[in-house]
Amino acid sequence: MQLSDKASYYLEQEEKHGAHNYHPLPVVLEKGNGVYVWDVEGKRYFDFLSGYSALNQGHRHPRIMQALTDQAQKLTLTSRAFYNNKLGEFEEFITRFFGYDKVLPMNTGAEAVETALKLARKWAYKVKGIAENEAKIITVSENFHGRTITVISFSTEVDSQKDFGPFTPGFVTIDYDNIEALEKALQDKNVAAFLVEPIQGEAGVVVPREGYLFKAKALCKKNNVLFIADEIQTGLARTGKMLACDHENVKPDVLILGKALSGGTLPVSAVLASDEIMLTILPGEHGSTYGGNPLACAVAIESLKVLEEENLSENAEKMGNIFRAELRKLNSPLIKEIRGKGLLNAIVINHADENAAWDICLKLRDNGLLAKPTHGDKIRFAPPLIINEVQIKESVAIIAKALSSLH
Ligand code: IF1
Repeated sequence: MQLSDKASYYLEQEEKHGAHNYHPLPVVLEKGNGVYVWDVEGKRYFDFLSGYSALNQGHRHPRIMQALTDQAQKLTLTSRAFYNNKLGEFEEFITRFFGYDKVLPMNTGAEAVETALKLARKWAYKVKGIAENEAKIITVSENFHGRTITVISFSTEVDSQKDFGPFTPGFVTIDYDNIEALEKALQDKNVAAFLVEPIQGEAGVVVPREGYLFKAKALCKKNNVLFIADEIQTGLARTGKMLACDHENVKPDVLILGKALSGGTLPVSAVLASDEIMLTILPGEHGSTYGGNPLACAVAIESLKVLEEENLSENAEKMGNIFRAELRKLNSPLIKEIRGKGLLNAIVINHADENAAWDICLKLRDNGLLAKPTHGDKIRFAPPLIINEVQIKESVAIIAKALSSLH
């Protein structure tokens, strides 16, 4: 499909005035509502990316928008130099919601990951007794935890690291979904923590074997090492449970949340932990201008309530099973693998042409569904968790049409 002059105008405007740090699918969006988005020509699409799982509640959920606009009439930001009447309410709500003593509110996911790393190091020195500057944190291959210098310091993706050195030391990389490798790495008494995504999103929705998280948590406990779960993408009902760790009844020592914590309105992230861990950071030792702002707090409380009260975990589980089953029924020679949990899914494309996944996404766009390839030959499918069975089946029909038109 050739882009209209109107749409091309926006592409050229970004090309001229914006950094070229992305390669978006050529479509220009103007409106979103529920599972749908509309482009500048008024054409409607299913959104099967959901802002990389920031829109679990759907675009512009009425209750979340109401919370946003109500609070915007009163107070949006105080900074943490003063108290306000929303932060404590949010802190009490979210710590009870997930069962932790304390929460440290931040803004982006990467900031929350950085916060978790700083907490792990503080805990290592002040509680575990590791020698100053000797703390190590175990991370896994193909991880994605954000784009800051420290976080990319332990990336195994060349594109994430190239020409951004020198890197932050203190990280040990092991293979994902490899318990023996973790056991071996934990022999080092200077290990403070193990940071892991319960399912690897960016790597192309890589689901570890049953029991991996449970065994990993047990090994961490046995070795007095913190188990840190990055649930920024997998959390908040996306995989069919409130947290992906819930599939194995694993309670992380440190829980990292972001994205859908604000239902796709503004950046809100959070780190939850016990008093023993959280209180290692003293006043003035960490924070951010917008962290825990009243607007974010109001939106986050409502975003969590919507997940719970609309049973979005259950719906994600149910719709995810239907989605994968319907994809399997296609028996498409172009689909090498279908994988995922709940409504975090991906297909691996079976095609000699390395651009096949991209070309399929262009055809999906032409047929009214937006998705994006990840890591070359995988296409992630992650619609808002409010999607219903009719919409799932309509979406699979669009996917079938795109696959057959390529084939
Ligand atoms: C981009 C990826 C997904 C995340 C996990 C931390 C963060 C993310 C598990 C950082 C963010 C986003 C970032 C966005 C695209 C998207 C992404 F492709 F980059 F890897 F979802 F898979 N932990 N993921 O998934 O959170 O600082 O972005 O708020 O950078 O293009 P953030």
